Amino acid sequence: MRREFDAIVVGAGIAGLYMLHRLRGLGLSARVYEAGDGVGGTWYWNRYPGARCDVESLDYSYSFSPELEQEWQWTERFPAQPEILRYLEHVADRFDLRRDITFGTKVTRAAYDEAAGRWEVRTATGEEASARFLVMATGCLSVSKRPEVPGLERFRGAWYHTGHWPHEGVDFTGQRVGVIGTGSSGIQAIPVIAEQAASLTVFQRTPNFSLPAHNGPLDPETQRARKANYPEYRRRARESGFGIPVEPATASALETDEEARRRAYEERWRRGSLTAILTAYTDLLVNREANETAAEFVRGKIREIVRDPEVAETLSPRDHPFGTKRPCLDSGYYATFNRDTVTLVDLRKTPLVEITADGVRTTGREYAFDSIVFATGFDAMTGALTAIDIRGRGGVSLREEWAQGPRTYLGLGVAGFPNLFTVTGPGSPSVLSNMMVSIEQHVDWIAGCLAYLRERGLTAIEPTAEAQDAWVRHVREVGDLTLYPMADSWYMGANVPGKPRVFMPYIGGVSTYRQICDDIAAKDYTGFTLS
Ligand code: N01
Repeated sequence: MRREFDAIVVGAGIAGLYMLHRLRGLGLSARVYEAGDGVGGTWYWNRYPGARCDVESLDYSYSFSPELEQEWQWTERFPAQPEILRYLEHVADRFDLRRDITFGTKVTRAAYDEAAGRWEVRTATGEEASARFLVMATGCLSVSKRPEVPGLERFRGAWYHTGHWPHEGVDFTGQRVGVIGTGSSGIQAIPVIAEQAASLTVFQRTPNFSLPAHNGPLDPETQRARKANYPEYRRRARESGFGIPVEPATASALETDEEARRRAYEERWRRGSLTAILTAYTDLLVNREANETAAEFVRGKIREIVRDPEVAETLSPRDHPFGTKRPCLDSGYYATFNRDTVTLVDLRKTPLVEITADGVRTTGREYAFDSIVFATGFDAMTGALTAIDIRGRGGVSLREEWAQGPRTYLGLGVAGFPNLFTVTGPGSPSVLSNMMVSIEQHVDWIAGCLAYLRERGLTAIEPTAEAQDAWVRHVREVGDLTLYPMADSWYMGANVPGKPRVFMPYIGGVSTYRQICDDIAAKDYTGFTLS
């Protein structure tokens, strides 16, 4: 039986849950399809040891409900995965969202029926449904990737990917463990696994900059004060660059004398924040020499923490400017390499060759393991969208349209794909911001758009090819003003072999971007065709 709705939402993570709430508020019928057996998206799947958000709990929470904001009590400054998942489950229950969500159901195909003006959606379980509007709330980091080395099927031990961690957890006590990958996931998991394992071998291809989280219990007074002042605080978050209020930098790093600069970095290192050092000076993300002052400060910290100078050097990033790959926030990462039981393998010197029956072989030697952990990341930003066979006008495939890189208008819509919305899609600030702020902005914008269409008796909205071309150009031009394109990052698609090299997010800042989106809506959706 084919079911009919006003809107279908794909994904019941942070975006999908809020989208459903807003659709209901508009009196629209909606169905959410979710591949997992529960809500939470990223926080449902990523249960690896040490998984934690690198944005503070008081920032990484919904702002749409003052009651929710007040009643939920966070326990830690940086929330761990179980606490975030509990929060999202609470949201699902509190707003009675589950009854409109179909769990354990992956959407495999969505095709636009031009004559009917409706999206026809099919799932892996054989369900068929149709809706006028289709909202992709599929997440930016939801399709995991394994390293491109042969032999995994031969491995006799256990293996795991950080992005699909077993719900019952894994006890590594007494085991010989290998971890491949040193991005945010690896850097969080490594210190925790090292505490359990008999021995831990870390395979690093590219060192990352990591900053100490200084995590701890959330001070009750801080929480109370924030809650007393939430509306104003949220306003400042929306008007900031990254979705977290910070004092804007006023000075150039290069025009600041060395001692003052060192003091500023030192003070910011102690704060425990992803953005504190990056936002210290105006030129850190646009001038290589300025950036190098921050990069060298972090390298100095690595040398201070790690006792073996050779290991410290191997851990020191030199191939990309600081911040052009997402920096990591850790709890004891560098110090972990002082343990006798932990070994670092530099894959630049001895690349991976294969997975063997017993472990991992590099060009240097073979390492035997009981368990291998892949912390090798995701097909970011586009992976979850192109994994679904999405067909727009004339049967055109989104996957083929994006073969040379994603093309969107505002990261919200795609020319040729009427009534399709992408929450935090490529071409929007998304992953360069506090996702909560960007998700709420997109969901609110989409809800406003649907209300507008209904008020005027319209049924379809679609970006024009011209507006999309201009936006894609703008996103690229703004990206090119920065150092970001210099890194082989997942922002650039560089971590997935064969993926086009395009800087996918919009670096204009959440405040500027929100203004652009609001202006477009206020001008009757300039750049879109409405019918
Ligand atoms: O993935 P990554 P992640 N051979 O792509 C290596 C968010 N997040 O899951 O850099 C050998 O960053 C790869 O090496 P290289 C956050 O936005 C947030 O860690 O490509 N190695 C790299 O070291 C983050 O940025 C939080 O040379 C291979 C690692 O695997 C994003 O998710 C926590 C390889 C992958 O790092 C992704 O993070 C976790 C190969 N063939 C994640 N392929 C927090 O909130 C890949 N690698 C804290």
